[in-house]
Amino acid sequence: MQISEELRQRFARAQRVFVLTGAGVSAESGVPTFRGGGHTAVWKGLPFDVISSAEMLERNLPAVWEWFDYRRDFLESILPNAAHYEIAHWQERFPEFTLVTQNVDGLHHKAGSRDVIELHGNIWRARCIDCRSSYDMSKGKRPEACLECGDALRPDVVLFGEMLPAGAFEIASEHASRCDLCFVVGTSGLVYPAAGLPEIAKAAGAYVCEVNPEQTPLSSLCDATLLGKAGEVLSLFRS
Ligand code: BV8
Repeated sequence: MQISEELRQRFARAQRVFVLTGAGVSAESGVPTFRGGGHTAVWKGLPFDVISSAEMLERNLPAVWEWFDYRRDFLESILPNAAHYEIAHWQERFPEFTLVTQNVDGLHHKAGSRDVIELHGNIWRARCIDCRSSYDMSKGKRPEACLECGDALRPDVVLFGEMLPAGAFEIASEHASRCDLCFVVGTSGLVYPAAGLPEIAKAAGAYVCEVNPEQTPLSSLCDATLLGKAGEVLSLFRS
């Protein structure tokens, strides 16, 4: 895998860098992706975008908790990989750096990244369905019900058919619109509005570089596509 001289030059002199990550950046940590390799994640016969939907939350909250409790238990022993650490280093390297992730696994934080814009929430938090009180589950079990108002708790993630956290997409798109170098790492580019961010960066004149073992619907708008695994490819940028 060669990094072009142009990309090396742009990396060396970039002032405002924007990175969007998806499930692929956690693949080398052993976290299954949702798609890729021709398969789509299924839970008890339900495609993930059905069990992870607002409609399912309405219909069967315990089933939604079972799905997220299973994933959270799985993530207990999972560590960040070279891709997470490389991206964490970049926040010191560039005058302006923005990291936006679709992942709810918290591995960017675990690798030392700060100010991560978690577009789709975080699996280690629960929140009250009514008063929105938040509960940190990385420090132990969640209460049966909200300690403030007694209503039910739900995973603090964005489900399909739900709006993103207030302001998160607006801040992300604002940074995308003024970056000079945009990396798209480990995402199939199928879920919106997240997949619209590289389009915003491109339209604003940024150089867009994709890192993925496979071509994606975003590849056509990218100035460079590095076909490989994030952990291996991103390490090539380390001077
Ligand atoms: C919304 C949290 C407003 C929960 C998630 C426009 C067009 C079409 C549809 C829509 C549209 N606008 C809105 C929609 C509907 C929907 C949507 O996009 N549907 C898709 C399926 C077509 N969007 C929404 O519902 C969003 N909300 O729009 O609100 C609204 C409200 C009401 C009514 C209408 C509109 C909310 C979306 C967020 C849902 N929550 N996650 C959970 O985790 O369970 S999405 C979840 O799936 C992830 O967060 C992520 O976003 C997505 C999975 O995508 P990826 O991360 O890219 O992962 P994937 O497995 O697909 O791909 C992995 C890639 O990595 C592959 O390309 C593979 O090749 C690569 N890879 C593998 N190994 C490696 C690697 N890359 C690098 N290195 C490796 N080693």
